[in-house]
Amino acid sequence: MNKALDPAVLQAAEIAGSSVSLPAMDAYWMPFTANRSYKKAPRLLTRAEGVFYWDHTGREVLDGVAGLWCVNAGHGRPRIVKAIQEQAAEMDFAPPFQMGHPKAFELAERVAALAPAGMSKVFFANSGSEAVDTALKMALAYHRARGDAARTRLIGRERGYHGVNFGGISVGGMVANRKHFGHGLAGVDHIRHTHDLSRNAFSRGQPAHGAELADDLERMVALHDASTIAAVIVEPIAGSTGVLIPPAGYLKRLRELCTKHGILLIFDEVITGFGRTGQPFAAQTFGVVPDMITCAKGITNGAVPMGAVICGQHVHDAFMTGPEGAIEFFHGYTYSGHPLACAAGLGTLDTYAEEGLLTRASGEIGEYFANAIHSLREEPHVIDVRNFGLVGGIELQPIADAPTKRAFGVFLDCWQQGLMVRTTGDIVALSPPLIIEKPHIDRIVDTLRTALRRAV
Ligand code: PXG
Repeated sequence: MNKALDPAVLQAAEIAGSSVSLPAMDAYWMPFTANRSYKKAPRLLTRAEGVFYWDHTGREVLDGVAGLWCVNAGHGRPRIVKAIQEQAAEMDFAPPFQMGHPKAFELAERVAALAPAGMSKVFFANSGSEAVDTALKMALAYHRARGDAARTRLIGRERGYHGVNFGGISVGGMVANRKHFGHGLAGVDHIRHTHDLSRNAFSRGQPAHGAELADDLERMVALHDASTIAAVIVEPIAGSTGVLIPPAGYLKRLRELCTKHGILLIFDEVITGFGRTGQPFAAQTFGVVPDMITCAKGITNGAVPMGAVICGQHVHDAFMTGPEGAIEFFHGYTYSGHPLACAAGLGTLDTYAEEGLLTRASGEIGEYFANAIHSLREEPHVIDVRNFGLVGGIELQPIADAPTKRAFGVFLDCWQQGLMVRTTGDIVALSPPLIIEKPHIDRIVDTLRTALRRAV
């Protein structure tokens, strides 16, 4: 690594220039973090507003990833802040089982109204991981309720990310997230991923090649028989594994095959939901209606944890056949539809609506973003640039025998320059808040250009 980017050197420089003392850092075991090296050179965020964070030294940092793909309306939005404050004062908690509170019903109506026609029921969870495991359980119980109880197999996709719970890692396709944790769910299989730089490098928007990869589902059917398969889950755009845009026609073909074989199709829209692709959901952007959508993150603008499963009326109705007094779905969380999350969700949807944010990515700003990031094409180490809506991926040639190091070096350099990006493998991911303006995009690209030119 470039000596100037050595974490210990950076920390020494930062602390020297700052009067802020660091908190004790021993007790906190940080998630998905290299704990030991982080604690030697911490990156602490202490304040946020609009498209900016400030760190503990008072330095401004442009947020190139909407926090972690979630703060779609930007930080510190007044309607959301006020909604949470008022709700906390009025009623902190209401039990969700055999009880309810008005804002849970209101938010469900509002979310369903944004979803594709016919996707009319909303089940609340507290994260994307919980939404995914809820959807998988719903799929199994749906078939059983219809007398088709042999449909127990779940099909994911290589390079999929569906959170970190056991269902999600089982259908997920990231080896590091799976290999440490035993066998996961039984009866899970995976179709091939769609990433193919040999045919699709430097595509703008949807890559031209690869619709036929959806036919991999036919291989699953030939192997396992359709009568044993409950559901297929895919991210319309895979985010965490490096911004993999679906080839033109791929999702439509997957939908056709699922319909043909009686298999439920689940779109995991934890990242693509709430405007990232230029429509409220990627299902609408790509013109493909799944049977269920999982979402989280942008539903509350990241301000209070929340996840949800949006289902087709037909999925819900299959459960509503027993005696009226019987519980239909034996599932739920203490904090399903938490009042603070619902209040944040309503404030968020108001903000999105007032500012036209859910379709902004499909307009001029999305075009500007595409042009800007594709201008990095000739920079050192860049082997692909890809984009859709306000999502971008810049793939770097890995350093031989040291995968991830080059991209992480770029991440650290950007951080030093006052830009927060996200890296996965040797891919730099961008997903700025949907309120981003052209000068911010210029700054993102200029910063990245500088970092790429001096990357090792
Ligand atoms: N599904 C998808 C498609 C996601 O992107 C989850 C489920 C899980 O959500 P929770 O709320 O349980 O974290 C996600 C989460 C990254 C990164 O590297 C992305 C996520 C989480 C952590 C890191 O970009 N997405």
